[in-house]
Amino acid sequence: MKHLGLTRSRHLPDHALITPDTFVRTRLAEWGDAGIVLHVTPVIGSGARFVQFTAELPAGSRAGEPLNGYQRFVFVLEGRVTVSVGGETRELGEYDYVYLPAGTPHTLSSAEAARVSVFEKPFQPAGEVLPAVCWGNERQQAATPFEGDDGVIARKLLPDEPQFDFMVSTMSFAPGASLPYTEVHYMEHGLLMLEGEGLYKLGEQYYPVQTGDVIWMGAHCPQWYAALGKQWSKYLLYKDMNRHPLTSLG
Ligand code: UGY
Ligand code: MN
Repeated sequence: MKHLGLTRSRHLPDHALITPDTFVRTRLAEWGDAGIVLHVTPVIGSGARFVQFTAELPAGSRAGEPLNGYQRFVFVLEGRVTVSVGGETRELGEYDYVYLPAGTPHTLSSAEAARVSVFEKPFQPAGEVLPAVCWGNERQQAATPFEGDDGVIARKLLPDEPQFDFMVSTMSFAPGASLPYTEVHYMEHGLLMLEGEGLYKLGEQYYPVQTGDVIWMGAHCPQWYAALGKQWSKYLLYKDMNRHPLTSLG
């Protein structure tokens, strides 16, 4: 696809498809010598209210908390990382994840090369209860048929509670299975294709997508997905939730 500048990547006001052939690395102060691919940022399309990036950690690297105190969700794609927070240290492997509330000092280090997917968002408080640190493995989370379809499985990676202002989940699809209808909603998505391939409808377009692709869906972007190929497909999905839309206007 790189021949003559061809790519499946697309960048529109309400959505973007970003394929690995177009990834460009940078550094971020708090990530030391890790290569950072910033996929979704406030300057994408008409603007995102969160950040999604991949951090490629070389052996022996060490990262600290976000400089501006944002909430952080880290999902291990490859290799092993060590996370220390509040006096606790855990080794995370493939499909393990950790949620770190805003303003939580922590470190993330890797003895070997590793790759992690990260979402960060400014916290919007609501009520007295604050979100706590959460650990888990995607494969151990409850599998729920989406809207009653056994071919579409949703797994929530964070507690479904109002103190959280976003959710990260995975959606898995049997070959030929699809979302039941085109969704249109205020909430934004950041998506990483973890496994398999399919067809994503974004706005008026249908895009072939595969493992490694990233998608941003802005507020109200029409969206639908159907799985193709011979194996189940699965994507990691960020979604803001539980807050009145007017509270995000500064
Ligand atoms: O619940 C959701 O918003 C989810 N089904 N959206 C999606 O997969 N694009
Ligand atoms: Mn959706």
